[in-house]
Amino acid sequence: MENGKSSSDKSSLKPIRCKAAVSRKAGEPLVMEEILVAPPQSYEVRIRIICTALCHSDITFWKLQVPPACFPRILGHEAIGVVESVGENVTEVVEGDTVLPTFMPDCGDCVDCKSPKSNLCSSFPFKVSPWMPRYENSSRFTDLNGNTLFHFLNVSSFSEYTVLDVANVVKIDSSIPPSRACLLSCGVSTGVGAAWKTAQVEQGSTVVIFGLGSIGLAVAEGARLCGASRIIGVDINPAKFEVGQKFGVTEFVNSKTCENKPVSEVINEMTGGGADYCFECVGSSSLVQDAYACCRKGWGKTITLGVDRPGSQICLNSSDVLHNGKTLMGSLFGGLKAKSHIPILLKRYMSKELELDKFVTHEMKFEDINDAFQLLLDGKCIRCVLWMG
Ligand code: CXF
Ligand code: ZN
Repeated sequence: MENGKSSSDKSSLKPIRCKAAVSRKAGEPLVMEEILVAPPQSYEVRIRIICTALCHSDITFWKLQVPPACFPRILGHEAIGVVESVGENVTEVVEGDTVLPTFMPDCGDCVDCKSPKSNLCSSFPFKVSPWMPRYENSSRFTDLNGNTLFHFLNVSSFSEYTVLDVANVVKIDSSIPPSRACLLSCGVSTGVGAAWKTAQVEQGSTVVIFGLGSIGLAVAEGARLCGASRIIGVDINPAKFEVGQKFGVTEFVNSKTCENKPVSEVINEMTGGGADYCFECVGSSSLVQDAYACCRKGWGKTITLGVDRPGSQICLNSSDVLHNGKTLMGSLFGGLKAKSHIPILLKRYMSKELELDKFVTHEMKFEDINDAFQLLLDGKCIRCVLWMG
């Protein structure tokens, strides 16, 4: 690997040649290749990835054959790194800083970033784009034949080096173990944030989580931290209950064996009229309907986190909506503002309240990324952390 930087003069920054796992075709093994990573442009940062974890969205976009899928692409969006160089106009971080990349931008300047009520930046509206966010049709990656490689979720961490907009990096304390801190770059933040910020779960409340995959388990961890007294996990796999218990799940409903009753009826009976908060963590519109049907009239909130097929619709009965006064909310990145809320979660990890260790079921070398994909596909891991170098 060549370091492309010769001085602090930004114009002298050079492309870096390094290894990346390139997704060349939907569903096919990633190809470990040498690529070129261009220098950061104005308001951009080039970072060296320390470690990256696999999130289910990487699998979703690796398998997907229709837009917004595109190939060849460098996937990966849950990671931690060190700033290698910065472009013009970057004042927030300097070379050597430890940073978490985040797929959700936080420009700090637009009306939404300035409001405590939203995390949806309007300077860089969230989309699953193949390009850098600030410049049209612009990639920082090329393969050794000179062909463009596409970006993913503003991060593309399955590469030894990547380039991010400064709106997508959060400076963090370098003493935090990287294999734990990186989880806050996507999955754990998404689940914990959904309970803490989107739903604002209160002490003593009853929470239902549809789907006990890694995001559902992170919601359970968030609900536990918020003091929920009942955390009901719903899944079709009974083995998930034992796992769920480690994350604070107190009761389990197997939606496959509900004595011929709809799962919402079972939950309504268990909770005496519906839960305070229901979280849909699978990405199925029919499960969103189930979740909505078993949150309590008046104050019940249903929060959707799961990623459904592109274009899928949620169908709700309009008089149910009118008569029951329930809330249905979407939650991207758990409603968190990356730059202000991630440092709070990291502090809670350091003070042993937020338990991150139990999410890391596997650690491997970056080179073994295809084995890690297989583990996730087989449902054998919660988080697999891949170490570079
Ligand atoms: C997802 C949420 C929906 C769009 C892609 C990213 N979050 C994290 O993996
Ligand atoms: Zn993710």
